[in-house]
Amino acid sequence: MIKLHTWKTPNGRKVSIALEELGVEYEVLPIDTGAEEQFSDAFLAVNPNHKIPAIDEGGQTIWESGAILLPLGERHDRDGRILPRDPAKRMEAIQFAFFQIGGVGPNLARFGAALRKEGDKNQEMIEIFGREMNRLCGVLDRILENGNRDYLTGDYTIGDIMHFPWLRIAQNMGADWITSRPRLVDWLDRIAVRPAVARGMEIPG
Ligand SMILES: N[C@@H](CCC(=O)N[C@@H](CS)C(=O)NCC(=O)O)C(=O)O
Repeated sequence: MIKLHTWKTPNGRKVSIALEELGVEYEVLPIDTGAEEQFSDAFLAVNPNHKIPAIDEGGQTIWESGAILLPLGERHDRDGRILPRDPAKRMEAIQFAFFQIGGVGPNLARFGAALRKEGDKNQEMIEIFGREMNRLCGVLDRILENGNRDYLTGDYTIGDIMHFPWLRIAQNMGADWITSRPRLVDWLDRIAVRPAVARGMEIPG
């Protein structure tokens, strides 16, 4: 059975959502990052980069959320529920997964870190990362608008799953890069009502 090392954070929830969508059985191994459990020798043997999520499947360990979703799709998604079978659509889904890893993920993480601290320097960081988040949200909005799409590729894929847990937090915080864009709000709300997403967002319980 797949073992999922995870915590109550957006990167972990990408993987629990994907596993729930695929209906794959998995065991949850909580790593409390607030208690710094990611630095234990046992977890460093799983991921030397001391971050969740990581999975163990059939003796192979994989870390990095995007790298985890790809083999999950390859091994467990014969119907193309989240990783399309059509090669062109599949490539497009992978493109959006990488876009999240290189864009929304790091920028929103740094924006959040700057918000949690005080001081002039951090105000500057809030502005820098907030401006970039606004730009990235504008890109996502235009993709949905120009393709008249319900989801990033048209169909629901790993590209949407990668973005959802991060942008949902920003939406719930009232970030105007999202709340001022009704298409983005509708897209996130459409993803949120999926039962597998609701279940995945509660992992670990
Ligand atoms: N690029 C990594 C980022 C993973 C990551 O930043 N995980 C956070 C929780 S969302 C973490 O484990 N932080 C603990 C630490 O940095 O020590 C991925 O997508 O898996």
